[in-house]
Amino acid sequence: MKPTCILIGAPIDTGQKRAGCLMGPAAYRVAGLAQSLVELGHPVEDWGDLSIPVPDPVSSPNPVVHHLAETVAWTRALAEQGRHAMQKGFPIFMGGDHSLSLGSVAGVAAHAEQIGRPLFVLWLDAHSDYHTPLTTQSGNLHGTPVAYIAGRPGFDAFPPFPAPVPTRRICLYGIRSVDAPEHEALLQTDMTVCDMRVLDERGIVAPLREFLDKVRAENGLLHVSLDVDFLDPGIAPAVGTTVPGGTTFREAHLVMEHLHESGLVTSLDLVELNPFLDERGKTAKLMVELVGSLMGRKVFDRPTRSFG
Ligand code: B3U
Ligand code: MN
Ligand code: MN
Repeated sequence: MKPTCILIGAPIDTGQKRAGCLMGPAAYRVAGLAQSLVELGHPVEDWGDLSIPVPDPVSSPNPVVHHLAETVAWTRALAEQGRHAMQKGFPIFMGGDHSLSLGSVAGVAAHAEQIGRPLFVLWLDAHSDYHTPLTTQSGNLHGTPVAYIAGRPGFDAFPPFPAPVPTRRICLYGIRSVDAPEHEALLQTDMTVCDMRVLDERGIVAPLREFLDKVRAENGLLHVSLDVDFLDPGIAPAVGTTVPGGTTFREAHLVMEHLHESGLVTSLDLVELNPFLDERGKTAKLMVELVGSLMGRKVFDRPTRSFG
């Protein structure tokens, strides 16, 4: 029985300064996300869009941080909904900017702890998102979720992260824009960092296989966080933070196909889509296609496929 896909809309665009990501959930629905999953044989439940109460103002010791109170409120709402969704099926969090993952992964981590399985996180992104609210220079909290997930200090305004994920269980994949303080902090960890240099030299599949083998060996749950800027801006223009040299159409599908074949993925974020910057829905449609590959669509089905 295929897992039930649970769509959770999170119309957030306060994690950065460009308006528009809040239209993301609507764009995924218009691009036919639910229908494409149904065609692949998945039961689908659309739980609609989340909203947050008007938050009380909070101040940050770092004056550049903006929308802290809203982000904390989103984090609480998403963590609760995410935990609930993990008990029922396979949550797909439709963003919204990447600050969404502060909450989605918190919910997933709470569930993993409850059932006693280790959580692994695959971060498909141009950026490392390893700032804390104290180190960020832009003040954009979409640049912080990996640090929160890993249990870095500096998130005092947020609910404590349930069961922080040891860095050896986190893999950054496709990164090509890392700020100096993030770089320095990452070097102190054993996180698996597959930057574009690694992927260019070794290919898009080999390092992914290694990480998936680790997840399998420990019977882990795997959360995948897909930032639109993982993709090359030529194929995915609808993002506020374009970074040249992203993954190609074929590489991105290949990653998704391998993730599907691994059978390990248990939750997914779709983040940073800004439909206001899209070209006739091109990026939204591509993201929906990639989810299709992750959830089982094949170019040409064979009973077995082994390339050794
Ligand atoms: N590291 C920079 C840039 C950035 C992070 N995530 C995105 N951009 N999308 C920052 O603002 O923290
Ligand atoms: Mn990101
Ligand atoms: Mn990014």
